[in-house]
This record gives sequence, structure tokens and C-alpha cells, in this order.
Amino acid sequence: MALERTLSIIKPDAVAKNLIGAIYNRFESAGLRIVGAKMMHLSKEQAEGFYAEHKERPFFGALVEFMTSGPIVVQVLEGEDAVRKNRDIMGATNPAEALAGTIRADYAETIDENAVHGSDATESAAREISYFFSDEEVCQRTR
Ligand code: RTP
Ligand code: MG
Repeated sequence: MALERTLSIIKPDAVAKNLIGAIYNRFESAGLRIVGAKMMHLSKEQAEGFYAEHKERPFFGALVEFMTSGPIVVQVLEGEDAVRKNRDIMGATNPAEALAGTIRADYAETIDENAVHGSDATESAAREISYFFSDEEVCQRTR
């Protein structure tokens, strides 16, 4: 299995609940390395651009409003099979359907405010990483 990178976001609900460290611990415990990280407060335009694939969906307006409601923490995670591994530890989109022990089962309340984002494929990961990070902002692990 190849070394991959994926884009992760700790969403405004989880930042507001002081869960940044707890969620970082989940990534590191799963063997994912944080190779880029920043806190941001997205503008409406930034949130709309990031979620452009969903712009025709009925929840798009609420999603953009939520994602701009407070700061987020954006990170690049690296590891073997990182895209799938991150999706596994996140759990299902709807926290009510997420497996016990996943981030969304433990830390999210609703499908609208579900604690984390993770890229869903290697292609979307590459696009999403470059949406938030320049090449120099993603670090090579040298040890
Ligand atoms: P994400 O992109 O945030 O990692 O979540 P996901 O792949 O599990 O879900 P996706 O289908 O890409 O939807 C993006 C985000 O939109 C909100 N959503 N609301 N009310 C609804 O039916 C609904 N469906 C999706 C969620 O916040 C979801 O994470
Ligand atoms: Mg998605």
C-alpha cells in the first residue's frame, strides 16, 4: 500500500468544543502523521469554493453558513492508505450511523455539525490539499 496524503478539517463545532487535541490524538494514534497544519476562519467565498461539488444540494447554504461560523483547523495527514484510514477513523457522515469509537460517533451531534472533514479519494485529496496549502507549507518528515 502506497504512502498517501489526505486533507482533513476540524470543523467549527469541534474547535468550539475544545476538541483539537483529542482529534489530533486520534490521527496520531492511527499512525497518520500531521505534515501541514493551520487555523483559519473561512470566508463565504472560501467555503463555497471548497464545497463547490455540493452547490446544487439542498444543504449547501447551511453547510457554508456552518463552515464560516467559527475557526477551523486544516491539516494534511500522511500515511499508508491515508485517505481510507482517515475516513475510517472519522466514521459515517451522520454521527447517528457512525461506528462506536469513531471521531463522529464520539464528538459530533448532527449530520450538519459533524466535527471533521476528510477527502474521499486520492484525486479529491490532491485538489483539497492545494486549495489550502502551498507546496512549502507541507513538510517532508525527515525522521
Ligand atoms: P465531508 O465532505 O465534510 O468530509 O463529509 P462527507 O464526505 O462524509 O459528506 P459529504 O456528502 O461530502 O457532505 C459534506 C458535508 O455536508 C453536510 N451534509 N449535510 N443535511 C444533510 O443531508 C447533509 N448531508 C451532508 C455534512 O456536514 C457533510 O459532512
Ligand atoms: Mg465529502
